[in-house]
Amino acid sequence: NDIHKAEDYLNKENNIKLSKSQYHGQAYGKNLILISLESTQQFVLNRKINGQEITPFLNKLIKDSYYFPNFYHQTAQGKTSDAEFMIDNGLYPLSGGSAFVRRPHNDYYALPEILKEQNYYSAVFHSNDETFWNRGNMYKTLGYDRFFAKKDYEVTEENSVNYGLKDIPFFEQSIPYLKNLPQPFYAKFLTLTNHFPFLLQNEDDQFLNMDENNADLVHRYFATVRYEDEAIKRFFDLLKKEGLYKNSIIVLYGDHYGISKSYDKELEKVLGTKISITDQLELQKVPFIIHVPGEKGKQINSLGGEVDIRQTILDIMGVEPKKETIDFGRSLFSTNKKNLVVFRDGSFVTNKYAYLDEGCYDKSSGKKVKRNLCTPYLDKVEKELMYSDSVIFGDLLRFLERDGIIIKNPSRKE
Ligand code: GP9
Ligand code: MN
Repeated sequence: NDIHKAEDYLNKENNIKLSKSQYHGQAYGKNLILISLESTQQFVLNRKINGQEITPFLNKLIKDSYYFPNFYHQTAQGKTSDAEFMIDNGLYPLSGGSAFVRRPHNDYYALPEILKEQNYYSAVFHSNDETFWNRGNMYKTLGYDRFFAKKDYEVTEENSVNYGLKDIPFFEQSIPYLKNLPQPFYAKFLTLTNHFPFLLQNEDDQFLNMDENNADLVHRYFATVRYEDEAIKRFFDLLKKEGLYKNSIIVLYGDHYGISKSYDKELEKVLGTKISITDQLELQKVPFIIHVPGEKGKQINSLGGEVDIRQTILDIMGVEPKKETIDFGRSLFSTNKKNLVVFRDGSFVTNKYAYLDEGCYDKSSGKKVKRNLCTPYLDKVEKELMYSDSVIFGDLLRFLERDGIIIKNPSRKE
């Protein structure tokens, strides 16, 4: 019964069917390479520090890609894993903890499985331990064929920092594995170096000139973002060298913020302005870039967030799930726009308004406005989160299989 309530809601409000945009199928049959940019916020793009670009490679890449500037992260306590959870499932993260840890044995109908229906092989590359965020277990549940974790890499004191390999050796050591995957593949790469507390001491890893006044956390963040940008550049070079570039679509996203609110004072100095409540919201924007080799770049202004990534990818890849599913996302290529990004704490943003700390704000002026301008959305926001939670806590996707609504996939367990 509960699953039908969630379905009815999605049918009515969201349109459960995949929205087909004018870009539908443009990347049909290509390998999918997904790159999680650790802690990377959008404000570092096209920004200079001491006269130097922080993300020179990404700045160029954006011009040559589909770029979505009105894009927010929607993660909660599960951080990187929340972003992964949204992207693979089109469901919201949980309000506490991580679904990877709390619900690893549910029936999901995740991106690896949907792509498997099209004969895609799926693998994750991440040089942390496989137990972190319970990834080893959750990836099996989600349908990944292979997880290349720390034990698959040569990790030394020199080539690692914090949780694992530095991003440059990480991509370098991943290439031989990637080359040998059956094609087409879905390969997910989780970068790691740009992680709090942003420590990267080695001279060879410095690509920004800093002075002695630049020792604070915010400047360290810029230095590690710059390193990450260099790593992405080298990865693209390697993909080209190995002949993998042209037949792949490369999707990059920032998983969540890196500079938390407690560093607002330091950040204000760099930005040269006071950070208001709506500025703080703008700081929750993260990069979202879809690079399709051979296609011209275009800025796409749809308002969206991480829960929309799955539908957006399926749209451009021209893949339709064979079974019915529950998905709270919407293709950001579609002209049929949702115009709403829901955050896990019940706050939200539309094209015009932002609802933050229970106050309603006009986004463009940053001024507080009458609450009733936000109230029409409140009910929908509550329902989105409530139905998503009910699917996760009730393990409801298993019922979609069982009551014969859908075509049964014999490879799935009962
Ligand atoms: C660690 C990576 C980063 O494996 O997921 O941690 P997080 O950003 O989730 O704290
Ligand atoms: Mn993260």
